[in-house]
Amino acid sequence: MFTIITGAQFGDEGKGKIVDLMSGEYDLVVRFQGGNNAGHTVKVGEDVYKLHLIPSGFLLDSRVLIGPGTVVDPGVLAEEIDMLAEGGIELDAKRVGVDAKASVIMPYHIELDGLREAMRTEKIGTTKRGIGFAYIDKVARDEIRMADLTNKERFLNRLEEIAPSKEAAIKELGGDPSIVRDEALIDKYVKLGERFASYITDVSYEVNKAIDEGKNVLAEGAQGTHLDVIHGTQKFVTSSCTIAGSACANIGVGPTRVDNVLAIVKAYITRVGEGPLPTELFDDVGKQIQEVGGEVGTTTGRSRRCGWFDLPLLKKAIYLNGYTSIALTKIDVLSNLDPVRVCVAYELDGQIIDYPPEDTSALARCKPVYEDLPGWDDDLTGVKEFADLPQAAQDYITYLEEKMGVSVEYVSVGPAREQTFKK
Ligand code: 2SA
Ligand code: GDP
Ligand code: MG
Repeated sequence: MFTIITGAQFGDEGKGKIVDLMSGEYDLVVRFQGGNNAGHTVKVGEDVYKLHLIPSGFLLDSRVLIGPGTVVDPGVLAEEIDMLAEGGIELDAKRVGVDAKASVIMPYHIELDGLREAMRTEKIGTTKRGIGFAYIDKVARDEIRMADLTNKERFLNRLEEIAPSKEAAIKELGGDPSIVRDEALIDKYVKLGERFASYITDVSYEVNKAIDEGKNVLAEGAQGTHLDVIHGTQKFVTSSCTIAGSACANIGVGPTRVDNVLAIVKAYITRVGEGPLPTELFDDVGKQIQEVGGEVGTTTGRSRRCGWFDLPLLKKAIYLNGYTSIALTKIDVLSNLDPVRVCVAYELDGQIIDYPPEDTSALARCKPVYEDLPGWDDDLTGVKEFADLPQAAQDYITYLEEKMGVSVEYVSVGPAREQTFKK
């Protein structure tokens, strides 16, 4: 079985939690895009893991893979493995594989990301992890691949070839180019290369072979649908394809092998960084959702912007991903709000539309048209099954399900594994 999970909004829908929960049934869990801009939270008992690169299936028995379409900061990978080892979770090369073709995030990518963002008059609000500049190099064929990094001679030769253009780029943005040939940094990368040599693998081969053998594979998306570099709200997007089809292209597995595409959908909407968010709340309700939902960036610590559920954006996410079912998360956060509002359409330049305009600047002009539903005061965090939810919460979920036209398979009422039930 091959299942793809993606975030249906702007990321942080709770993918990490659902991937952890489901990983018990999966032999392989694979990250297919992005890098350590992601922040995926897994909570088990009192332990909270906030990981950026290691796929969220690390706690159970799955083998976790970092695919060829990702960008890998090897220092962050080492830190995560060391941090988990301190807690008794040993992620050796039997448990983790990194594709030979994954691109390495170099210090100059991080430098360029920061310099470019500082120069922008209209900021994107990147995580400054060097993601965009590592992808630029992949497309320009100027990347250093994981297979290069793990071979000292190849790595140093490749760096020598690339260094002049990187130094020029940093100089042009007013930065200090010495970071490109900094000996201590190069030495650190050489050592990281040695450390990860045994982790190098062919992810496409592993995934296809596992499917052939009747094993189960879970592809874990990072960020969210509307941050997709092609289909998202450009320019306020990340630099990778975040939608479900990207799992096939980036892992190297044919679309005919996909069995399920699960959407992770938050019961409201959040966005971190800049860009349009039509239902954004600037009042006390927004503040309440932000505080109760703990809506703070897992990687950067920035406050996430919060808004009511946005059906037009969700409809677009359904088209872009072809979801077969939905996990609806964070419904508990909406307690003590009355009414609970759902954006069913937009008003754009005097017209009512129920699907987002393709142009980002038009989306930024959209005003939400709401339907109001009754709220509930009950604490939902201890609820164990759908029938035990207060009627208004049941009605809210059923209402969304009908409007989305895709069935809600899981409902999540808190960060822990056991705070999840099948609808
Ligand atoms: P980048 O760094 O080039 O990928 O930034 C481009 C845009 O993509 C957004 N982005 C994210 N949005 C939501 N969650 C992400 N992960 C972290 C989290 C974010 C954080 O889990 O909270 O801690 O701030 C993520 N990663 C990238 C980013 O905000 C830019 O709008
Ligand atoms: P991801 O990027 O999609 O994996 O999401 P993040 O981990 O960045 O952010 C989701 C946050 O919400 C994390 O702190 C989770 O522990 C938490 N979370 C997940 N599901 C629920 C839920 O149903 N209710 C509440 N209250 N918190 C949740
Ligand atoms: Mg996140």
